[in-house]
Amino acid sequence: LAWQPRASYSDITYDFADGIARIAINRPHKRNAFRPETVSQLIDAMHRAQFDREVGVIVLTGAGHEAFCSGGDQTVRGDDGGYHDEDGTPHLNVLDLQMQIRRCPKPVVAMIAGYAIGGGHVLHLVCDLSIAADNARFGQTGPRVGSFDAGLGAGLLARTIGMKKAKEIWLLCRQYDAKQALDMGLVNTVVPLAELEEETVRWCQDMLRLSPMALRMIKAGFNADTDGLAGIQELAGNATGLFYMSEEGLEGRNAWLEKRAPDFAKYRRRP
Ligand code: 2NE
Repeated sequence: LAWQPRASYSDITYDFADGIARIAINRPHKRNAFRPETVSQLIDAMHRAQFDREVGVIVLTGAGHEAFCSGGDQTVRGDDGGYHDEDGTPHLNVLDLQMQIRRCPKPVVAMIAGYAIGGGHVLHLVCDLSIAADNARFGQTGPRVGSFDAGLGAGLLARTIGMKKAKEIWLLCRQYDAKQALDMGLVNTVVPLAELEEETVRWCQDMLRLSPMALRMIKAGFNADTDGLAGIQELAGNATGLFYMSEEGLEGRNAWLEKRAPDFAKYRRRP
């Protein structure tokens, strides 16, 4: 595709082509580890892609072929419970990013070459689909480096690949190759590295031909139980949006604007 940059950041790139936004962590010298600034920029880019009417699908990836993402940048992890930004404020907000990916009404596809490790592994996990190159490697390192993601990193992993395997990944901190990941249902497909982007774009194009509203609703439906009331809220918000477009919903608004009693009698109660 003829990718065009649509925004400029220090830690990530943001490109667009043919209905697809491609967001890439651009810190290959650190295996695309994220620091607070990286996460802030990813949040901004996700917001941009969500609100860009030309974007139908979002691809999340890492620059280069060595890594998708190696998690939190350990060199800026302070002693005070956070990762330090350039001003010295401890925060990371990667959990906000995880939820943003889940709440995004557009499909988000992880395109993985090389390592998806630690918090980087959780990032691909929270994406809707994962397309892996044959050089991809997966794993959690938290218990080795004094960290853990006991939220989506644990629970969603268990829901994705099963409890025993999820516990194995966290409790042993081993690495798994692309074939193992495919076999355990951690990724959707594995392709030769040279074909990774072409294959990812093909999957995106398939989704771009489908109903955006149907994709939006089914994504919210898949996330609803895991996200609890907040997930139901997302699904319910989408339902409200659809109701607003119906004659019955518009009758309520119009009656209020016209200062008359609404006439809902003409709308059938469906069995
Ligand atoms: C990713 C991995 C397995 C790659 O190994 P390899 O051998 O290909 O590369 P190497 O030499 O380890 O790394 C290349 C450069 O990238 C830096 C390294 O320090 C090295 O820099 P130089 O020595 O050349 O200067 N680098 C790699 N990962 C980094 C990182 N996460 N932070 C800062 N610099 C990093 C191997 O590098 C590896 O195992 N990396 C560490 C993975 C890790 O433990 N990540 C943190 C997990 S905790 C987390 O992400 C997290 C969470 O659990 C909960 C909430 C939020 C975050």
